[in-house]
Amino acid sequence: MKIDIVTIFPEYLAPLELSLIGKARTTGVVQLDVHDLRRWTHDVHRTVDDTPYGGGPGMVMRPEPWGLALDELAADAAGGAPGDGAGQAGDGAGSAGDGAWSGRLVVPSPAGVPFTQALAHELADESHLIFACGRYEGIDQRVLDHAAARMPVTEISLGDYVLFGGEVAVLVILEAVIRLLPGVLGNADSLVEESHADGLLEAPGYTKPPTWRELPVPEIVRSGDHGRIARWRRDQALLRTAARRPDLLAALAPDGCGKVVGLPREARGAHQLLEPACPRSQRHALSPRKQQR
Ligand code: JBE
Repeated sequence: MKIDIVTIFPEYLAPLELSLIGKARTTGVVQLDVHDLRRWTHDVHRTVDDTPYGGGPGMVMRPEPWGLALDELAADAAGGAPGDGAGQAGDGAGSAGDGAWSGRLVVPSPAGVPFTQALAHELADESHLIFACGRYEGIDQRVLDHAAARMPVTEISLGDYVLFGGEVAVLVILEAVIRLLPGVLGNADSLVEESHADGLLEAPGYTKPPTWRELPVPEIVRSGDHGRIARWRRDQALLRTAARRPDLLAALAPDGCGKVVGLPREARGAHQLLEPACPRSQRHALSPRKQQR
């Protein structure tokens, strides 16, 4: 997978050299390049922002450097000439970038669609991702509109809060995406078992010693009975999800409801709790706060 990141703070992306992402780069699973947006500025002050039309606080990122950056990065990968060849100098009103572009543009933004594991899988299927990190009050909308006529563009939000810019969001998105690529995780089973793989949160985990600060590991997970352990983990996943993320339970597919109804006797509390959670009309019946954590 080819990944290009455009930012005015390339140093912010330094963690992408570490750990398993760094390894994915050296082994060639991903070819990742971080670009300084100012490379595509041509004025003496290398300006990337300006005051917003219509007034209001803050600054908006100017379209010209972004347009030139995408001309080069998107058209480059398509194997064609960068953009339409129009403009290293200024790109004032020019319409650079005619012809198809390759890749998918991802723009982190608090106004984007929520980032989920499903979206991480979708991005992991792409051969070329280009990330545009906005700062200030965001990027001039015409950059996204112009690109959207040539390639898929997705504005993605990590959550309902505001960051200074998109750089940290790119770190998060890439960590979620790169670990899904073949050859990055040693044990592909961990992708199957983890939180969100089946729409539920994952059960708690334990390791040695069997007792630590007077806290024992639950007897079931030490029993060696894999059938019981699997059922216990499923029960714990349901209890946790009900307590912490009732929205996930409500979104479970109908066959997910069937699994819930099939809970064993020791999880009857979860059964009572969860069975009504599936029909949306009865969602009020869910009362996770009465349950443990
Ligand atoms: O979530 N995000 O992707 C953001 C990007 C930029 C600013 N705030 C955000 N929440």
